[in-house]
Formats: sequence, structure tokens, C-alpha cells
Amino acid sequence: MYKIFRFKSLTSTQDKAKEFSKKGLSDIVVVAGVQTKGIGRFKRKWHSGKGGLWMSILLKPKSIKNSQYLTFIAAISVAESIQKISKLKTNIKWPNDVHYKRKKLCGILTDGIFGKDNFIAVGIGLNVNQNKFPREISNTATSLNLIKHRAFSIKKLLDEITNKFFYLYENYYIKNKLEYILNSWKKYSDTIGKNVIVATRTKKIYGKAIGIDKNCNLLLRQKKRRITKIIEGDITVRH
Ligand code: BT5
Repeated sequence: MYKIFRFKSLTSTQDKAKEFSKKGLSDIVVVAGVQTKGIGRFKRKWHSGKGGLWMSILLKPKSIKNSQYLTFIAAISVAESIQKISKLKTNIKWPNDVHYKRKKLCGILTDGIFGKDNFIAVGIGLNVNQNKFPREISNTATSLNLIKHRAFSIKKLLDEITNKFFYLYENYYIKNKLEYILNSWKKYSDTIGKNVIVATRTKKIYGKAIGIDKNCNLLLRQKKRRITKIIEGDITVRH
């Protein structure tokens, strides 16, 4: 069973989760109404005003070898919960975004916390009731409210996502049934089969996304049929 800790405002739920890990806590969920220093991958800024669901799930898995799968579990849980609660069909963009009509509804950040014991904090940011965004993301971000023209219960979404997450974590991740997770993820993914541009830290790579390997890496077929394994990066689908 998990326990939920709620806060009105935090710098980042990831920071608080790390703090809790120092006390040895795990299987907990940290939620904040507002984050003053929300973070994305590669230390990017995550806009976290009022109206969104900002949460981190703190885990202490026996092995952290497959922690990329926790990002996938989070994305599946978000996509399924949104479908249940709002009837909206969303897509997962490799590796960590949940999108609706090419706009970002949710981002996921999975951090390892290493020490005597190892922990993982899975941060989930879902835009729920915001009706506008800062200029820099106003063309790329969306919220459930902007799509459906009504407010949603953040608490309901939190409960649904958390229940689904722990169900998949306990029944598949811990039991090493990773194939099931990969297959569920693929049902929601709209990356595979598309021509994409991958921006890595150092370069841009063009190719066709042809699959995902056992470590959740994206497989890209480039010219001359060369297959490149993408471990991290940002994808743009070419339409
Ligand atoms: C992510 O990074 O998408 C991971 C976001 C994780 C946020 C959660 S909230 C709870 C927990 N606590 C935290 O502090 N973080 C986690 P990335 O793929 O790097 O995308 C970041 C980019 O998304 C930014 O550079 C912006 O372009 C865009 N962005 C920022 N805020 C956004 C928002 N609220 N909605 C949509 N896009 C946003």
C-alpha cells in the first residue's frame, strides 16, 4: 500500500521525494498544488502553476536496472486514467510525454537517488485545469480543461493514476514481466512507424522509428538501413 503526502506549495515534488528517501521512506506519493521550481529532463523548467497535477512517486525497488520501465508505467497509467475519466484518447510520445493532437498534456521525469539504498522518484506533471500557459509553451502545451472545456477533479486523477501505477509496478515490474509493460506502452505510442527527427544533446538524427528494444531505447532506421539505438533525446514526428 502507498501513502500520499500533500503540500500546498513545494519547490519540486522530486526534491521532497528525495528528502523523504533520506528518511528511508518509500512507496509514497508526494503531491503539490504549486511547484515554484518544477523541473523537466536535462534540468529544463517545468511550468507548474495552480490547476495541474504535480506528483512524485518514491520507490525502493530491489533492482533499479530496469528503471526506464517506470517511466513507461507512468505514461500508461496517465493515458489510461485520462481515458477513463475524460474519455479522451491520448498518445504517448517516446520516451516520456503524453500528448493530445501533438500538444503536451503530461511530462514524466524519472530520477535515480543513489546511496546505501537506491531509490527512484517518478515525477508526473499533468496539465488539468489550467486555461492558459506562459508564452514560451502556449503553442505546444495543452490541458484537459482546454480540450474538454470543463474542470476536472485533480484528486480523482491522482487516485486513478496512482492506483494504476502501483498495480502495474507490483504485478509486472517487480515480477519482472517487462514484456507486458512494453506491449501496453506500444498500444498508446504514436512514435513507432513514424519518420522522426531526434534531437540528442549533441546532434540531430533523422530516421524512421521502427521499434523499442528491451531497455526501452528507441530504434531508428536511417539511410542505408543502418539501425541506431536512441537512449535519450527529444523526438519530433515529421508529418
Ligand atoms: C518533462 O521534461 O516532460 C518532465 C516533466 C516532469 C514534471 C513533473 S511535475 C512533478 C515532478 N516534479 C518536478 O519538478 N518535475 C516532475 P522534458 O521532456 O524535458 O520537457 C520539458 C519541456 O516541456 C520544457 O522545456 C517546456 O518546453 C515544456 N513544458 C514546460 N512546462 C510545461 C507544461 N506545464 N506543460 C507542457 N509543456 C511544458
